[in-house]
Amino acid sequence: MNTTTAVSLDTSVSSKPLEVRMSFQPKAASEPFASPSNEETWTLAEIVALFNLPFNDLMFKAQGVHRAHFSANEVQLSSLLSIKTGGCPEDCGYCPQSAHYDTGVEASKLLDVEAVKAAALEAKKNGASRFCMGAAWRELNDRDVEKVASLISAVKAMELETCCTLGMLSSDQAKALKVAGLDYYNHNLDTAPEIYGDIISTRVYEDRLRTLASVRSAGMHVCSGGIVGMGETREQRAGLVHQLANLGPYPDSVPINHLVHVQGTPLAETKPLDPLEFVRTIAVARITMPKAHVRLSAGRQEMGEAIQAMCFLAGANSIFYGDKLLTTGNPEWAGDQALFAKLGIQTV
Ligand code: SAM
Ligand code: DTB
Ligand code: SF4
Repeated sequence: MNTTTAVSLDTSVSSKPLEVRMSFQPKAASEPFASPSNEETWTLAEIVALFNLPFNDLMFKAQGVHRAHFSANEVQLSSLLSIKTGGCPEDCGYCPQSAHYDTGVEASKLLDVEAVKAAALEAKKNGASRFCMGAAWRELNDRDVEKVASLISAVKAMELETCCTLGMLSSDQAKALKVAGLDYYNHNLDTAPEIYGDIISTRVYEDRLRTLASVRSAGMHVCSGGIVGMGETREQRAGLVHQLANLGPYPDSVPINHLVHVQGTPLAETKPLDPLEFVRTIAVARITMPKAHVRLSAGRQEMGEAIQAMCFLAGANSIFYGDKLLTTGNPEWAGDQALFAKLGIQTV
């Protein structure tokens, strides 16, 4: 569990670089989605200033923060399985699984326990330490809680950490999943609040925040991040990090996804993001959430080894590992193993 540092002028207990802290005065939270504690650990201006640093300075700072909190050459491996694919009623403009778009993804039923155990076993054999089960649901339905709980218990019994991403959860549902053995719940804020409505119309930002609060109060680890490369500005990328860093406490795990352009989705033709801007986002996430695992998530297949290596240098210390994300491709197990050998990275 994180212990985030509240705004303080004592730099010895702060994760902030001294010059960033000195050039911006801490101010009271004023944004509509301020942290529940009503204390901003990072202002938006400070986060924008990090993004605007010369690239080498940003990377140097991010490496410094990374080494202060983590083993320098270690990456955590999480494997993903889609336990319920497609046919989702939400209209997320990036998502191949939305029923609103014709993407060629077929809707299927919830997988049974044997299929899930087989995938978890393969992930474990390949070295994954966490197994994440995703469902194309707007929210978890009460009638599915027992079935999902049995999947979680089965994976937990295989001595893997467990993670689920099933859409919105109530507090009672979160408690039930925790009792079943769920360690992490993934629920992304996805983008900055001011552009959220341009990307998704079927739910609002507060819905996401409410679910994160339910997860936290049930005693589970929070996994929350977002997607970059959806046509947002640098300030809006900073806005996403600002929300995450000020969640009070910030998430334990922060997946940073690069948009996977999927034909049929409204965002399919979005102008590609400069890869160095993606690396900057990883670095800023590392600096502002120093004890979180920052996960280099979707988009690795399109990135190439050099950009991935820069992301690890910027402080990414977790990946989705396995040849499929939920419906789109991811590097092969062997390819990732070869990359880690080349970089001298140990996996956990
Ligand atoms: N339905 C649940 C939800 O939305 O929370 C769980 C599954 S949903 C597919 C999990 C996450 O996948 C989304 O929040 C989004 O961040 C990510 N995602 C979906 N499509 C993506 C894409 N084309 N590129 C990058 N990330 C994507
Ligand atoms: C997350 O932040 N990224 C993963 C996981 N959490 C569930 C999902 C990425 C999905 C990419 C598109 C797809 O494969 O369908
Ligand atoms: Fe549904 Fe999740 Fe995809 Fe949105 S991101 S359409 S909620 S599966």
